[in-house]
Amino acid sequence: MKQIFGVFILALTSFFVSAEDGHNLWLRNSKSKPVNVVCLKNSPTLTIAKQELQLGWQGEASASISLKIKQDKAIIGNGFKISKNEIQANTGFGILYGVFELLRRQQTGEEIIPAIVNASYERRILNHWDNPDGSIERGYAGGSIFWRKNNSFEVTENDKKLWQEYARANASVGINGTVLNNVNASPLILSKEYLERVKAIAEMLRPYGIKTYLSVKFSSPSLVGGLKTSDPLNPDVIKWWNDKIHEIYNMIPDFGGFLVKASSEGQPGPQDFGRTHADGANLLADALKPFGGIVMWRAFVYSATDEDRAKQAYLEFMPLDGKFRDNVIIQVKNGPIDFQPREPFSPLFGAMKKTSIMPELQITQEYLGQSVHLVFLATMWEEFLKSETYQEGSGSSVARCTDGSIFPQKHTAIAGVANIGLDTDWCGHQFAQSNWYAFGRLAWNNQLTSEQIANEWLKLTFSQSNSSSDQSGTSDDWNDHFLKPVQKMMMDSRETAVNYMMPLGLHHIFAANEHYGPGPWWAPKGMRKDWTPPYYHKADSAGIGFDRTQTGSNAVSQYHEPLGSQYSDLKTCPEIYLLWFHHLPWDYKMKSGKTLWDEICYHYDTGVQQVREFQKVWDKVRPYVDPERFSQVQSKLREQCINAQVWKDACLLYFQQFSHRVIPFEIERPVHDLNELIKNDLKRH
Ligand code: GCW
Repeated sequence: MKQIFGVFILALTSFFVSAEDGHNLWLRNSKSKPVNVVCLKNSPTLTIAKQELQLGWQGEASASISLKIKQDKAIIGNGFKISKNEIQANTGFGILYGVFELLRRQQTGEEIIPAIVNASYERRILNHWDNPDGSIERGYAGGSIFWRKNNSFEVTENDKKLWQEYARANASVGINGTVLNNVNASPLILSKEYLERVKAIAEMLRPYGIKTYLSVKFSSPSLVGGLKTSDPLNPDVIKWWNDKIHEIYNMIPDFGGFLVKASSEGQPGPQDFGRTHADGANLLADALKPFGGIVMWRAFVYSATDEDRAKQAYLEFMPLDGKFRDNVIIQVKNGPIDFQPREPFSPLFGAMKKTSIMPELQITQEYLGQSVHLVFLATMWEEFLKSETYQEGSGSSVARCTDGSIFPQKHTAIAGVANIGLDTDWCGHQFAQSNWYAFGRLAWNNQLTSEQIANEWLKLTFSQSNSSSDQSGTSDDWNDHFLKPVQKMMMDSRETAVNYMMPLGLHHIFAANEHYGPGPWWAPKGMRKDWTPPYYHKADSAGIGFDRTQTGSNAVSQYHEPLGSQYSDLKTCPEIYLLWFHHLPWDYKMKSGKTLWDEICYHYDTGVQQVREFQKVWDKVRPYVDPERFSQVQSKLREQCINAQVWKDACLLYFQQFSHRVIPFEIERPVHDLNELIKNDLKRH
């Protein structure tokens, strides 16, 4: 009887949880109360601010709220001053951000204490790796929302609607810039037809405070301009860029500037002409300067030399410190290799003291299970932003080294490689939306904790009081049975992925170019060594790991003391980075007392067990989630679990060939055959 009753309750609750497809993201405010908005000025942005208040107000019914544009020196740029019944800002965009902050606080039940709220970074930018043919490099959520196949340039009503929804979502978390095309840039983007479309996009984004930027190919002057060279010091080349930039600003007066991947992974660059990165960046910076534009010049460079790849960006860029114009920002990936599940921070942060530096994070989960695995990235970004660089004594976190608190940067910025596509839920996985949200929130406030972000996002995205159903979603019941367990799952999810993919500092052991499944063996003949996993794990009969100490590549020397010594010394090197910095024998004694081999085995196994737990957590919250989103996540977790098992089996069976040790008997045995795994790379379904 009890059971039947239980089923009945379950059915009843699910009935009240109305269907949702995730398209509304964290902006599902359909249960608002009336509000009286007082605003003396008018502009498209202020109109949006008023509408948002009317759509989402959950404060006192029929209360009055005033939106006031008034200059205040304590409010920086588009920051704002907030209280329960008033938002004050220097600009309309500041008002809009204040409105979104107020609504979020109402909807999440967070207190509204009068305060001035300024952003950590002046520019908070999404990088879309979208190609002109509508495909997306490392995109896992459908085609591009900006570009279409077959060069179809017609701007449809649907396009406009989508761009507006995109702009609104970004503005709601404070994102104020977007690079519309891939850093592996097609020169086509600078042609008239594409620029016309950029203009149309910019018009939709503008009222939401979002500037458009473009990635450009360094050889554009010769590729589309018909010049014989793209040498940055050649007068015709300089003129070509000046003219092109003039043309762009004629069409898009608030254009943000360029993002450039040059002399990197086969992309053309100033080095093709015997010039430096500074020569290349400054050429564009000078041309953009009169219009207020900036250049984001990427430091993602490495060549097939014998130098450790992790050292190369530092070696190439440090000698150029101080040589860049003040409207150039060097865009540096968080880690020295490439968006791995875990890396120490890039040693360039805080080291280039006379040059503006901006972090580049990857929101799209290229190396973290793509749109299948549930991985909340904010914990990784928090770890990164809080990393101590010691560059100006203790307290020199990466966050402070990049947001202008320590170095007087003319511009400050942070970028995230977007995970957005045409899929109805935008990101291909309901929980991948949390990473878009988290990027925006951290870009606005780089001191936020990932826990707070997860908490906010879950309340906004899943709470029933924010949907059209009648259930009160922030009840104790909801908090205990949905919020707490799911938040914990999110908080654990990145470490879980590290456990089943590459624990203890292992990195880049993916199969093939897909970067999805395991491939510690992957090293096709003729392939560049630094594109193959054995280069990174260096497993042999003596042990495993990359020696980056003085006896090895000495990459540790690029870190400011005492960090260099800490990483070098086995007694002080954090175990999370152990095999990043050291090559160690299989029997090396870990802090736990286990041998290194056993510890590796336990990490992989723990990762698998953790995903199994996630499945249980999710299955239990079924009554609190609408059926559509529930089953998407449920089936993705099943695939993640199968994948985690493959990762564990592949890595343990492969490394066992070198360790010649048994997998501890408490651990479940592998269920796959290594040869089969090697024959068939893991595919994403
Ligand atoms: O992470 C790697 C990716 C490439 C990407 C490159 C980069 C856009 O595998 O797809 O190219 O980095 O960041 O430039």
